Amino acid sequence: MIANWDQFLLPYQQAVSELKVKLRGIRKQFENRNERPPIEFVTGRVKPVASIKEKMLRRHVAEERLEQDMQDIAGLRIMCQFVEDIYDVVDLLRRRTDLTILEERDYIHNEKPSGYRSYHIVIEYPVQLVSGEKKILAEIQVRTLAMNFWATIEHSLNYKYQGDFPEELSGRLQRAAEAAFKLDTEMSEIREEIQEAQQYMTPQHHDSSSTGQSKEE
Ligand code: 0O2
Ligand code: 0O2
Repeated sequence: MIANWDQFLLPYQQAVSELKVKLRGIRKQFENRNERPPIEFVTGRVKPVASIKEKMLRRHVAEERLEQDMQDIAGLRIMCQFVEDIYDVVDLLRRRTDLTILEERDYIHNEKPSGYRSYHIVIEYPVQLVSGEKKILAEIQVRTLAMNFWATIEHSLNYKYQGDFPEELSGRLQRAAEAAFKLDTEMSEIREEIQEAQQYMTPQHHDSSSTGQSKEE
């Protein structure tokens, strides 16, 4: 039995905090070089204890196997403007020496039956504790703003219906997911023009609140 969840989750909290700083740092570095960053914003969370317990039951994960078998206790999300940016971000992550990629799942080209799209990466990340180094697992989800819009809404509906959607609703959600992907594809096709326009947007003319940049601070 995990008697003290706060203590168990402490290294995960530290990992999420450190990774948020590091991933947000990628954006800052691009900005400093006056280059368009492939990252729009980054969020992160430690899975709430109730959700961990629920997933342990659903996936038959024994408590002794929790650290190895539940990969998303520490979760990071990277939001991008374009689908191409996702693959650039994945390449940047592959080159890092402060984390090890264990698994990659491309739900963009292999979307889930629900319509869900994102690129998932499972990493091993070393956290420095007073007792020494501890390697923990974390999941990084990389997605476009449109994919994030869809997933956020579908997630809240899922909460309401406990995954048991009426047929008509799941059909609508699948069609909405396709429409979101069509939007991404259209945006990719005019990407060069958009990027050129964004270069004209000097920092003082750039309204950070409209792009989710406030999440960066
Ligand atoms: P809910 O109800 O779960 O959505 P900051 O002050 O910006 O450093 P902050 O305010 O702690 O950090 O939050 P951040 O990093 O901006 O975003 C946290 C929110 O992002 C969480 O919302 C999660 O919904 C979401 N999130 C980010 N990454 C993941 C992930 O990998 N998996 C999941 N499931 N969610 C993620 P809340 O506040 O926990 O509320
Ligand atoms: P949370 O914190 O509520 O987001 P499984 O967990 O069984 O689905 P697995 O193999 O553990 O599958 O990992 P997978 O499928 O690579 O990633 C699971 C996570 O991806 C989910 O976390 C969601 O964050 C996201 N996800 C996967 N499918 C969907 C979907 O259809 N809709 C939405 N909105 N998100 C999805 P959790 O565990 O649900 O936790």
